[in-house]
Amino acid sequence: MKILVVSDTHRKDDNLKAVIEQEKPFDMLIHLGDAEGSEYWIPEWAGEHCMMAMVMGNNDFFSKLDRELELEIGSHRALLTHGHYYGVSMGPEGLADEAKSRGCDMAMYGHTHRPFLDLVDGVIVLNPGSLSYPRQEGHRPSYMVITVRGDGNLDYDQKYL
Ligand SMILES: [Mn+2]
Repeated sequence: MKILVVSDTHRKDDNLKAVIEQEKPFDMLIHLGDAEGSEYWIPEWAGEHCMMAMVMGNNDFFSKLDRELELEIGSHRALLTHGHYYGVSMGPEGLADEAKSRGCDMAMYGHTHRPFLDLVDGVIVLNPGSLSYPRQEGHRPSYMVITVRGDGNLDYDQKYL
């Protein structure tokens, strides 16, 4: 199973559309917030057979999306959140704590526009970065591909445009 993970597209969708075409076929698309209205179109771009998991960001004022989701991914249970409630701009520890307290061993977030992947206090924490307004050094638009292997383990591929 192949999962495309993106975040913080902020309605500037050219890179998102390019990545969707480049990575097809994939089975699920995860968007971690700040789609800013494009959440209505993204499922169409991804294709009708693609599973969707999208959450609200701090700029999604009128969104009908869920604030957060919890999802089984392979042998893991993941908390999907934009992350701004957990101080992610200061560090991933608060989010790791929250995930743990909910029985999740994985957490995905956005908001910082900086790619991240690390084991934090026993929790796999990741951020695909932003395809539209990257803020890490070098400012390359980024996203992540997760592959669920047959044994339930995951492979993580941080990618850049
Ligand atoms: Mn954002």
